[in-house]
Amino acid sequence: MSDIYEIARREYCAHGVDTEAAIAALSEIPISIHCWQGDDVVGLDGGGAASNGIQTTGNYPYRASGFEELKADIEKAFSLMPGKKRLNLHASYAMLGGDDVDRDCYGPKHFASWAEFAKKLGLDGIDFNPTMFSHSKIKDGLSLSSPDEGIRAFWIKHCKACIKIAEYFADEMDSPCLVNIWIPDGYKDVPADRLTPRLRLKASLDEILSAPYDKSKVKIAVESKVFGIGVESYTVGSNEFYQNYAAKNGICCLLDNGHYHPLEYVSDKIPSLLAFYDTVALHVTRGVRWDSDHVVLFEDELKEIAKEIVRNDATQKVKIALDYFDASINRLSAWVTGQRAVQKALLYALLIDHDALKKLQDKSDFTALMVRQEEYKTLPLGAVWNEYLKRQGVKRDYLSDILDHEKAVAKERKQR
Ligand code: RNT
Ligand code: ZN
Repeated sequence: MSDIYEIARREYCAHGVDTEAAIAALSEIPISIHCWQGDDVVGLDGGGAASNGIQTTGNYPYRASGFEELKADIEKAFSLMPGKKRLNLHASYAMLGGDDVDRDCYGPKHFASWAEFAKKLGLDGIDFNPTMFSHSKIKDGLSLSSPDEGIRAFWIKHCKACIKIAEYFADEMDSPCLVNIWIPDGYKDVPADRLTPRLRLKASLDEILSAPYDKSKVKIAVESKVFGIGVESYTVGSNEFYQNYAAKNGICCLLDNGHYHPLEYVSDKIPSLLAFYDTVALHVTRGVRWDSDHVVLFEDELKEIAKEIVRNDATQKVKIALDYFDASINRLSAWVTGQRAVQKALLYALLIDHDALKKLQDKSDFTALMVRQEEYKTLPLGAVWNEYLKRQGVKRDYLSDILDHEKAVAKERKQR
């Protein structure tokens, strides 16, 4: 134990906080790490560059291409991340192994090598996502809400197949698998009909959920979005639509903090949903002016999100996942920087005496509440963070390892 940690421990103690308990709690909070930061959401099933509602910007070299390169990058990046990690996969990362099947016919065998890899890394579990973008069956920008019955049927079948794959992952990893449904559906300009596409989406979701699945193994979430590039005027899967759908159908909502108007805060939405749901799924991203999917940094709203998770005793109820993709910097660094930022924010939140602050609020002592909350901002978080990293067996400096890895792979990976 370093002297500096010992001083920090005493200082937090004077503020009613046990740093040892905070460190122990932090190591138990799983974060689901998105595989798609590694390859700019290209996937392994031949879809090519991300399209139909997803786009990445930047052309930093050495992007992972193919299963082996992606695995090598994941393994290196994960080794530099402290804490409990899950792997978040998209269906487009299927290993088809020569099978001539489309996404509606994917099965567990196409993901067996991922399960094997996750087990080898000792991960906490795998989460899964149907991939309803980067595919020719996204017709006129629509999937589950398409007026074309064949298109809808294809994507319904895809989602059902994904639930089966999720059950397989849950069994393999002995941990429930979160399946998150996000679709790009929407219109660029003022639509003539806002209701019917939503009724079609509702019917598609009903159909997907009609197939029996083990609810103890698979948790299904729906992710809303306020707008996207090319669908500025209307998105079918709006916040109100999904919140009502989830509430009525016993599934859960996924909140992506890039998917709301810039002055709406996911930190405020989390406790609203916790009042009604056992599970709240989260995509942590950083929107710069819009849903830009920048790398997550240790910023105020992230701290506020972490505080809501910690002080409401929801570290296991809120399923924390990362969702950003930056192609303009080293992708491993993007991964690790974002994951560490979330961990740091959780530690910050764990190092607050929330009960004392809640009491001040209930006594309407807003003067003391303000003063106390300000005090926490300059307590020696860094010293506790470094101690946590040490105990987790990861170095504070991750950049040099990443640059070594970059040098090692640069020879085989041409500029992409
Ligand atoms: C898109 C959504 C969605 C995707 C991933 C790749 O706006 O945030 O979650 O980013 O599924
Ligand atoms: Zn998202």
